[in-house]
Amino acid sequence: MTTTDPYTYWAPTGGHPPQSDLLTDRALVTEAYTVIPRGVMRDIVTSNLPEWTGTRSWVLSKPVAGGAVTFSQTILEVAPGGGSQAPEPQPEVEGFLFVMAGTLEVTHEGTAHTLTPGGFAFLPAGSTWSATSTGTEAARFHWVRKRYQPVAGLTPEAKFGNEADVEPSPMPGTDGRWRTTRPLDPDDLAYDMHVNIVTFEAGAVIPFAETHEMEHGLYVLEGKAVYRLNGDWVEVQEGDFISMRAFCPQACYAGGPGRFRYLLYKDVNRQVE
Ligand code: UGY
Ligand code: MN
Repeated sequence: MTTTDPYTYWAPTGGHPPQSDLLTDRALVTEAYTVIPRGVMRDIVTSNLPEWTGTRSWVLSKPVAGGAVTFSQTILEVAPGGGSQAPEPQPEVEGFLFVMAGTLEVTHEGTAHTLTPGGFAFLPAGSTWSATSTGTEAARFHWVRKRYQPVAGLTPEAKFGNEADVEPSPMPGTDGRWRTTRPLDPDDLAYDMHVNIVTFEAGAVIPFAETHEMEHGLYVLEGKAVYRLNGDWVEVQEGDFISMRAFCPQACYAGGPGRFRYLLYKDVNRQVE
């Protein structure tokens, strides 16, 4: 059984943490995974990006020397009228945008696409695009970036849409209580990354510790859960971010009372470089 309540998208608003805020005290960095709780996404840890105006950002994941993952994931907050004419400084890097608040107009190869909450864009490496915050409130969105691994004869297509218009796939045997929305065609081998939206109804579970070669960036859009990460069980809630290196064992149970939903990056379809 699934609910029909509208989806919500928790986005950080910054500000300074109250000195008593225990939410900021749940950050974890281990060899296998990192947890950045939403309480960390405050004014004192923002970054400015030279390619963007009216913008500040929280970098949640990036490849670091000796580090666990190879992708970058950043939340951008772009004030009305702000944006970038040439956001991506590296032509070999592809990007995926997912909007949580506000309105972002993305112009790709001359065509404009308006993204509102739930909206996404896949921007192939080397393509020409720009982005402007066109609403009355700041646009707040994820930007996942990865160095594209080309394969002769395969070219990934740009893709724009909203999760509300993509039919989710139920996990067999769960009565739809665990389902995955896949903006990019999972059978198209031109893509070497996916960003999916995973939804659990209250009490639904991943019943075994998935252990796989794909890395993950996982941002909780809605709800609460207990997440199994390597040998630990970690409580998470909307706004928290987890990155998992390849082979980090992972499972979860959704704590309720509402749905538990997250945005999930994974690298796919390629051998090691
Ligand atoms: O697609 C996945 O790897 C997904 N089932 N993993 C996860 O939700 N942690
Ligand atoms: Mn997984």
